[in-house]
Amino acid sequence: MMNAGARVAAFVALLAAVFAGAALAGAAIDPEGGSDGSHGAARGHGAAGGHGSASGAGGMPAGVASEQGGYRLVVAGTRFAADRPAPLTFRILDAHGDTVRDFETEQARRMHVIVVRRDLRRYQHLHPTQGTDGAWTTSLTLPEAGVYRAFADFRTNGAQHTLGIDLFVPGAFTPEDLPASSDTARVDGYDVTLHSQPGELDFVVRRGGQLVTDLQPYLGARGHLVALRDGDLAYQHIHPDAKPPPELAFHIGDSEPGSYRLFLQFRHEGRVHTAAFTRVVKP
Ligand SMILES: [Cu+2]
Repeated sequence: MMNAGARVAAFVALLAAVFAGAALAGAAIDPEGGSDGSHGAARGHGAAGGHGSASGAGGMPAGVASEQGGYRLVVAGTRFAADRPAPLTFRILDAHGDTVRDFETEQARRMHVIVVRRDLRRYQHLHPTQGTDGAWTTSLTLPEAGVYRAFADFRTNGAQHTLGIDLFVPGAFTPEDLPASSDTARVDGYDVTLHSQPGELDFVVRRGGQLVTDLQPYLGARGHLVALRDGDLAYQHIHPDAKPPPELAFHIGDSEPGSYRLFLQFRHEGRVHTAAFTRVVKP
């Protein structure tokens, strides 16, 4: 039989073991591990700390779960009528179920929402506004029937997170095939060329055969690249390296084998354009 002092000592030892275990578990499941909050050229939303990689250090890629890293995405309504604007309202909850109100500005906004149909068509990049209750709202028009994925891309408490949730538009839906792999894309009169290098994707924008050398900053960067993996829509958002124009170079790191749809957004003469590419990474 233990005396009181021994019992206290045993209890303290037990507590220490429990806390050590919890700390280890926390480290193991924290996909941000080591994220230092810097947002240098090669680091994008989720591009750092293994978070943005299709197979991050934490194991689970970004965007495939509605709950990850201690935060949860809750949407007020997931049903939309085709081609009719309706509010998309959501909250980010913390581990206690409380609504998160404090977000850090990331690429000129405190919350980024990417919406795409699950066949990787109908890409949208939206910026909701936050109400006094902490909920975020944006008007959303989902053009056609199908299942869509909405990603909330945000930074809070020094770490980047991307949570995803499905939205539904009833009606007849025929999924479109992923376009064939291509290193050129044409959008709004611009021709965009992709040069794939190990760990890096370089883009060049031309119009009428002429290099476009005066791209304008869009949300604090000369370009935004979102890569979505076909099949699970694993999410990666990258900003360009600090290479001089006209090159737009994105450090994407190692990619798991698979097919990806790349959405490159750039701004020129006051307008934002989205060029999309299919990229196949062979085993
Ligand atoms: Cu954004």
